[in-house]
Amino acid sequence: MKNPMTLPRRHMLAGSAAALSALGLAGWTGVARAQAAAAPKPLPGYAGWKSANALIVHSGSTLETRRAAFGTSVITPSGQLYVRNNLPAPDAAILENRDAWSVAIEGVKSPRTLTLAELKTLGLETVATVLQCSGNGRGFFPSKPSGTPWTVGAAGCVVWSGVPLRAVVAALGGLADGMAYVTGTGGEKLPEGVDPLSVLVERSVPLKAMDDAILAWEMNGEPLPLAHGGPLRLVVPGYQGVNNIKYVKRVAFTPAQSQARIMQHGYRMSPPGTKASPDQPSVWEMTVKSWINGPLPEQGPLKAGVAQVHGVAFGGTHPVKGVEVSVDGGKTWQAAQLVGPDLGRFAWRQFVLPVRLGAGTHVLASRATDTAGNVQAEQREENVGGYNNTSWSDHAVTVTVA
Ligand SMILES: Nc1nc2c(c(=O)[nH]1)N[C@H]1C(S)=C(S)[C@@H](COP(=O)(O)O)O[C@H]1N2
Ligand SMILES: [Mo]
Repeated sequence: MKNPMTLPRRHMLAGSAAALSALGLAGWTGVARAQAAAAPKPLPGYAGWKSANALIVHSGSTLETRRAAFGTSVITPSGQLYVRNNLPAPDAAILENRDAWSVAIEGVKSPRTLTLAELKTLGLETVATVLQCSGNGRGFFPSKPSGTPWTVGAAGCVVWSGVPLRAVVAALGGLADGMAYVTGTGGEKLPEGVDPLSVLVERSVPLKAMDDAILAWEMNGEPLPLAHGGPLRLVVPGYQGVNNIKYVKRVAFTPAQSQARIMQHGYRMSPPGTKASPDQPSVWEMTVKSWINGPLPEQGPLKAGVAQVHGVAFGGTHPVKGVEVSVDGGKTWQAAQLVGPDLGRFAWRQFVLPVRLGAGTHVLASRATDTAGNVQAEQREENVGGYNNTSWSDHAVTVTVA
C-alpha cells in the first residue's frame, strides 16, 4: 500500500512558490518543506506488502505499529504487525519451496535434520501468543538507551500453527541426557569477515519452555511471511520476542546457553552503570503489562461525555486476571471489563471501561493483574538496554476534553 503522504508532498514540491501564492497557498510551501524533511521512510521491500499507514518506519529493519492502529478485536493483522530484524532478512527465494526447508534437531537421542514436509507429519497445534520485543517501551526511558525507541507498537497478538516441539523430540527418541536449554538458530546469511558468533541470531531458553514451544509455519491463517520468519519459526509462548527465532535452521537441546553474542551479552537486564554480562538475567519470560489504545491524544480533543477507554493486557506466561483503569493519573482506579474472546494464557485480552469525562485534561492509565497475583508495576526497572518496560505510569496517556 502506498503511503498517502507521498503523493501530496510531491505535488507540493512540484508547485512553484508563485503558483502556490496565486492559489493563496503561499504559506504551504513552508509546510511542504517541513513535511519533506520529516518524510516518512518507505517500507523495506520484504515488508512492502504491509499497511504503511499503520506503521512507523524507524529503519529498514525496525517497523512499529502505531498505537492508534491497534484494533479492538484481539488479533493483530499481519499487515500491521511490527518487524524487527537483527540481520538483513534472507532472500525471498527461501519461500519458493517451503516444504523443502530443513531444520537440524540436536540434543535428542536420534538427532536428525527434518524437512518442513516431515515436520507436518509429526503433530499439529495452534496457539495465540503476544509477540513483543523486549525493547518495547524503551522510548519511555529517560536514560535514552541505545536501540529503537519503541513506545507500545513493538508488540502484537498472533495466532501460530505448527508442530509442538515436544512431539518432534518424542519422534526422535526423547531428549539426550543432561540438557538444560532449548537453543534456536536463525537461518540468515552471515556477513563475511566477522566472527560468526558476534552476529549469529541464536538464543537459548530454559528447557521447560519446550512444553509450550512450537515450530510454526502458519501465522494468522496464512503461510508464514518472510518478514516474520517464514518458512519456519520457533515460537516460545510467553517469552520475549528475541527468543522466537525466525527462519529457524537448527533447534538444539544443550547443556549450556549459546555462546553467541546476542545470548551472552545482548538482551541482559544490566543495572544502570554496568556492562552487559552473562551473569545478569536474560530477557526470557514476559511479565504482566497493559496499555491503553484509545482514546488517544493524537485523535484530537474529545467531546465531553462518555468515552470507552480500551486497550490490551497480558500476563506473559500467566493468564490476565483483571485490569483497572484510572482517569486521574493513578490516584483512583476502577475495574475494567475484559472483552472479546479469550484465546488462552499467552494471548492478550482487550479491556474496556466506559468513563464520563468533563472539560479539561485527563491522565488515563491502566494496570493489569495476572492470576499468579502479580500486579503491573508503577515504575520501570531501570536497565542499560531499556528492556522490559512494564510501567503503567510510562504508558499513561493525557487526553483533552474540549
Ligand atoms: N532469525 C531471527 N530471528 C529473530 C530476530 C532476528 O533478527 N533473526 N529478531 C528477534 C527479535 S529481537 C524480535 S523482537 C522478533 C521480531 O519478530 P517479528 O519481526 O516477526 O515481529 O524476532 C526475533 N527473532
Ligand atoms: Mo526484539
